[in-house]
Amino acid sequence: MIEEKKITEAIIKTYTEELLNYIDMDAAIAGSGPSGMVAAYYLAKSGLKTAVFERKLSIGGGMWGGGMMFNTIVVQQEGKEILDEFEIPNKKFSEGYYVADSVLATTLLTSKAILAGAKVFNGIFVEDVVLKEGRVCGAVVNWSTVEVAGLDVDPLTVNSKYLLDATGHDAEIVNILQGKSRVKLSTPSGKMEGERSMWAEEAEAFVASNTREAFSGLIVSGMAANATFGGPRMGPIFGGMLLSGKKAAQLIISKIREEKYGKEK
Ligand code: 48H
Repeated sequence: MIEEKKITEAIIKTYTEELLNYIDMDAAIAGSGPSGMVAAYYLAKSGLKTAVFERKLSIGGGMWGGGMMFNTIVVQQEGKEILDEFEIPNKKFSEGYYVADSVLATTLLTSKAILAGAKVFNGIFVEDVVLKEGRVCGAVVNWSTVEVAGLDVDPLTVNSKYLLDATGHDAEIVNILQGKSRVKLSTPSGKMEGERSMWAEEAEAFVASNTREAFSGLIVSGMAANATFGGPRMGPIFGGMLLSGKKAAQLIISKIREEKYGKEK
């Protein structure tokens, strides 16, 4: 016998328990593009309580479409270790360039991050940050449907030791923080620098060195890092996004360890 009531009860109870479990966590990630999902994987793998909030229903951000919807991604030599870590089948196209199926890459990043212990809440967007005593210490979240319908519904909040802005080109979280609270960011001008036009090699190097804290408690990764710190775009080469996700995770892991056990000698 199948009871409709049981199905409803199973969904509401399970989801509510999950959501309640994540009102306090180590790392909250806004955005489930490649940098966000790689970060989620390494954070969860290290034992940190990690959740990803994604505005859309689909996970993966801009990676599904490869380049101009030719659903292939290119990853340079440096990023190949991450393709291999996620067991994403890839082949050498020419010296230093690897190609992979973007659909398989996206789904494997997603499934491996979830299996490593990260929780994904899709259909929920981050609309603000919790800012106390000069530090970001949580995310303000709401259903994406509320946003789409233009409803006047107050959000809820989740606490997180660190918040990762992995929202892509718009760097939404940094923009919100700067726009509302006029804080000084750790950028050259103290403000959002903005993304620059295409230069793949420069952009890939830039994202590696600018995946960092933009404000106390707020880390940026992927295209959000380039938009925040003023780097160029790189087009459909994804090594930088993958490596940025890993770097963001390592940064958060070491900061949390440092806060717990003190600086390593
Ligand atoms: C919750 C949100 C919010 C919000 C947005 O754009 P993404 O794929 O992010 P990255 O930085 O990991 O990867 C960028 C890459 O896909 C790309 O665009 C490249 C390499 N471009 C180069 C070029 O030259 O164009 O994903 C961001 C995700 C999306 O799924 C959004 O829906 C989501 O973040 N998002 N989720 N709360 N406020 N804002």
